Amino acid sequence: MDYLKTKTDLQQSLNQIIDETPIIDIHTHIYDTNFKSLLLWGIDELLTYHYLVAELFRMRYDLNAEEFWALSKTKQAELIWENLFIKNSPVSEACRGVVTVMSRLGIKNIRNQKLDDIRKFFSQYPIKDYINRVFELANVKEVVMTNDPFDDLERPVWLENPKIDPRFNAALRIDPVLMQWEQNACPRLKSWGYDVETDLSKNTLAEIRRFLSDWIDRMKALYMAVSLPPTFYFPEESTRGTIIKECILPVCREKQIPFAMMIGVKKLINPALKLAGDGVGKADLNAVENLVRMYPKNKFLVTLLSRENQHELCILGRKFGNLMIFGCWWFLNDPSIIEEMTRERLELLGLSFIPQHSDARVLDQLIYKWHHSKLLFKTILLDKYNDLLLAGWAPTPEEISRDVQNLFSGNFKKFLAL
Ligand code: HDL
Ligand code: ZN
Repeated sequence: MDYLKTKTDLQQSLNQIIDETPIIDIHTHIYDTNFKSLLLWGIDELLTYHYLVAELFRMRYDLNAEEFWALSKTKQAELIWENLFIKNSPVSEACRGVVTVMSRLGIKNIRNQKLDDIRKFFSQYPIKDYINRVFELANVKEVVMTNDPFDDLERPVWLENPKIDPRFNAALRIDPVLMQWEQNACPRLKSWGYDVETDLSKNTLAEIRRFLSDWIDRMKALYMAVSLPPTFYFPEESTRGTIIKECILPVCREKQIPFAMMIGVKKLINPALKLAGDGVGKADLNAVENLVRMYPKNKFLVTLLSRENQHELCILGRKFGNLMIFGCWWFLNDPSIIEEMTRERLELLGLSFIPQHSDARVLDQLIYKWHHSKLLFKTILLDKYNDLLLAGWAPTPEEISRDVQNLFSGNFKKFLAL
């Protein structure tokens, strides 16, 4: 047995393992080529990512949002490039990410490149080759998409029963069912042939279950997902509480798939910024505690948007094995917070969590979101294994490889198979 007995041995072995262990990215907003315009990639999409739009309006508070949205995508990208990269150093996580993508794709002397030349670089790739290149650079073997039957561009694709690239798994996203039942989901389901009314009669509840079941089967969805506000509570005498209890949870149990709750989004606190306009709020974790305790036969994937919720989520994770904690989501996907969250998760949960997802909206973001996180995991895990070494336990490279495989894909696969 070649035990790793020094920090230097640990570091060399760990760095190689982290670089070589393929990843299943369990929550993204990317699509395979069947979904045509929904698959976003290239420099203009990278620069107009809603994270950078929000940052542009800080640098240029004088900008009129309506006028900005009326600009072409290339003009929006040029404005962002000029204000967040040229006139100010791109130090934010989202800006640095764009630089990382270009560097790792092999673009040299980025800071002196003209955007049109960078565009030419990206245009050299046929999209299927580019998908392969991005997955290879990120060392991602599979992603889970966010698939929304209420999206008028996406639904028709699924109804054609497309042959999806096997690297792209589906997740059924059902926000309108829980967040806008009366005004949105109910009339849409009715138009699709489900015999539903706004009042939640037994028949309507049965038809909602049929709708969920049909789409899980159509998509071969690995899980059902929803994003919820910080005010979310359960149990609750409400439309949302009833549909969760009578529809979501029974169907997830029947299909043996997790229910993924992403909690803490304050939708459109600044509507003028559109996708960039959402805020964050601290959630009441009694809601999660009640769900995981009351429904031991259901599996719950949970990620929370508020940093202040993270420690109590770890404690819930210690008490309930049907709760799988995942990712450093959205406003938490920043080195200083990833560091804090991952350390406390390792200390409280050992290796029984999913440390990261990319949330990539633009295909190329897989490259930076995973490169940045893996750099942090190398530092954090080195400390943890070195702490173990100092305590008197020397791991082997095989054991570290096993651990990292579980963090990067095994924990997710095993949770799905539970
Ligand atoms: O609801 C979600 O899945 C969020 O991730 C939103 O899509 C958000 O706009 C986002 O992209 N965060 O990274
Ligand atoms: Zn997301």
